[in-house]
Order: sequence, then C-alpha cells, then structure tokens
Amino acid sequence: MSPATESLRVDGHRLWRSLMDLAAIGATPKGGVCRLALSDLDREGRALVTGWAREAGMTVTVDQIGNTFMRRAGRDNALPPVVTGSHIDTQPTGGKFDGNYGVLAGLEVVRRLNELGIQTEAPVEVVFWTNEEGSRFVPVMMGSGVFAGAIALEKAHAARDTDGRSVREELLRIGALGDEEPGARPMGTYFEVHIEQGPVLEQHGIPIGVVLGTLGVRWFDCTVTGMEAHAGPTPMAVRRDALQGAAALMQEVVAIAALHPPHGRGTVGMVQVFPNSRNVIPGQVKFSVDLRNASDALLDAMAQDMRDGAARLAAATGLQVVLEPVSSYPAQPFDAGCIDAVERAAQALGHASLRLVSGAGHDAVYTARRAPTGMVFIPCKDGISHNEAEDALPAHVAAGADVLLQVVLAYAGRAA
Ligand code: HGY
Ligand code: MN
Ligand code: MN
Repeated sequence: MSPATESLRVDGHRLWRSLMDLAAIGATPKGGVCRLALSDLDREGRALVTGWAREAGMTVTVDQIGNTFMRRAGRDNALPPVVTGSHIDTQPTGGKFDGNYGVLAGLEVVRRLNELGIQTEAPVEVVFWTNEEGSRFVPVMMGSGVFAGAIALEKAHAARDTDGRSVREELLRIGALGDEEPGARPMGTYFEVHIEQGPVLEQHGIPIGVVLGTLGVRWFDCTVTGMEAHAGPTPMAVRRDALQGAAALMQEVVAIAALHPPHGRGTVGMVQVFPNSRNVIPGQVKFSVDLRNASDALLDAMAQDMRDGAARLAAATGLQVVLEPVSSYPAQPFDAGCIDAVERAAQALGHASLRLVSGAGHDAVYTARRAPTGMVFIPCKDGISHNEAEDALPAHVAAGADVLLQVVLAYAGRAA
C-alpha cells in the first residue's frame, strides 16, 4: 500500500547533490555559476539534466526555441500534463539556485514518485526554458515567451548577442534547435519553485512563499551621443560629454522608482562607453534601463517620467538622447486555485507560509497566459541573488520540493 499523499517527502539529500553537480558546470571561483544561455556550458548543463531525466524513465522533447520538456507518463496520457520547471541558464555572476532549483526540484518529484511506485492519472512534465535571464540575448524569458505566443519565434531566433551571434545559430551549434513548434504541446497547470531572490521570507523566518504574482517590467536601451574630444585641450564649457549626460539620466532612473512606491524599482545594470579611453571625452554611452512596478498604470507613469527626463537632458545639453523600448511584460497575477493549493500544501506539511509578490520575473509570467499557474518560493541567504554568493538552506530546498510534490499530486491525481 503506497503511503498517504500528505506523508510524502522528497529525498532532500539527492536533490541537494543534483544541485551541486549541476552547479559544477560553469562554477566560478567565488562559488557562483556562469552558464550563459546557449553557451557550451549550457549545452553541458542541458545534457546532464536530460540524462538524469532519461535515467528516471522520462522522454525528452525539444522545441524550436530550445525549450526542453521531460515527460513522465501518467495512466491517462490524453489528459493535459501538470508541468513544473524553470531555467538552467544563469547570469554571468549567477548562483547555484536561481532557476536550477526549480528544474531539479521537478526532477526530484519524479524520482520520488518512481521510488514510491506512484502512478499519476495525468502525465507530469519537467521543463527548462531557454534564455530566461535575458543576459546574453534579449528579450528576457525568451523561451517561455515564445511558447506562450508573446514573442515571435522569428524575432527570438534573430536576436544577437554583443558578439553578433544569433539565437538560431547558437541553438544549432549546441544541438538545441528542436523540431516541435513552440506552444503546440498542451499544458494543464504549471508550478514553478524558485528562491525568493529578496529578503522577505528570511526576515519573517518563514520557509514557504505563496506567490501571488509578479511585478511588471519595462526594459529600455538609452543611447546618449555627444562628441569625442581630447581630455586635455578641450575646455570644460565646450565639451559634449556623453558620459556626463548619461550619468545624470542614470540618477533619474533611481529617482523615478522612488516616486512610485512601494513596488517601484529602477536599475541601470549595463553601461557601454565609447571609445572607453581614459584621455578621450566619451562621444557615446549606451546603458540599460530596467523599470518595474505592480501595475501597468504605474509602469506607464514611470516610463513617461523616463521619456520626460531624456527630453529634458537633450534640451539642456544639446546631446542626442534616444530611449528605445527593448522588452516588457505586464504585472502578472497567478491563478487563485494554484495559490490556494500551494498554501494548503505548506499547511499539510506543517510549514508556515507567507503570501507575497515576486519582484523578479519568471517563466511562470508567460505560462500563466497558457494555463493556471502558481509559484512556490523558499528563502535565500540574506535575500541575495544574481550574485555568486547566492545560497539557500538544504532544509528549505527540501521543503519547497515537498510542497511541489503535494501540488503536483493534487493536480495530476493518483491512479488507483
Ligand atoms: O529579470 C528578472 O527578473 C529575471 O531574473 N529574469
Ligand atoms: Mn530565475
Ligand atoms: Mn535570474
């Protein structure tokens, strides 16, 4: 007689070991992971995870943007699957848990169901989405965005990194250009387990976050153009210094966030200075703008503030200022039924939980357009992520996967 659902737990040690084994691919000296989307290291990570999936008796399907679906058959495979997963591409100074945890927690749920001899009514699928981070290629959350029909496949394939390599070329090069049309496969429900990447759960001493939805995001590239000139003979009054102008506008990005509390966020994460020579007055600066907030109305207001700031800078300095939208997605609430199921599962397992909004974007933002979607958060050390110091407690890693096991069974059902 297989054990009652509420008594089920994953094998936390095996999950932790898998996390550390995957983290070894792209490991950095400071203890983080650098495994950029569609790099050789991504190819290695994909091979490791799909190898584990096949060992667990799963079939593997890759679509035309490289999204990879690992499927465990149910008793009735005509039913739409319960899908879980996340991403295995990382930031350049990423950590061991962002994304990777959600994929490997899903794999651990399958390994555990196998061990316990539990057959689900509906099939269960574990997915890793291509290029969630948007660090090497934009737009961000590319694979899940194509799957949901929010990003055109042709546009995604044509995206190029700073070396001019396209997504399509790189998918081909690493053998991840699959045949399946993105979005063609059914999805019954989607659950994603992820570290919070912020300080709230840790500050409250609570192990499980019940995620209500995510903030909306607007990404821009801002290019400020002046004129290169010699740093010595050129008097200060006649300079057309692109970096000084850009620096003033960068301050406005942060000020705009403060004008739209409490969820307003403003970040400049990437700056390119041309010609980037110490004794040349910069002629051009290109920098990224990441604005976030909890509603589209607030995001519209922040974006308008940004455009007004750019216009003011141009008028005051004579510099050319171009603000180009790069990527955006609206604030995304999750499915009420999924939210309640996560909260019930935490309760059944005896874990305190807290309802909260995600400041970070996740592939769940796009799956929510295709199927009822929920997310489970666990704390991360000091709320730090997108940093090589990213860390989490083994007990929390196991607890999040236990909650996932419960909600997967709640939605997939157990075959008699
Ligand atoms: O940008 C984000 O929020 C996510 O990490 N891609
Ligand atoms: Mn992530
Ligand atoms: Mn991330």
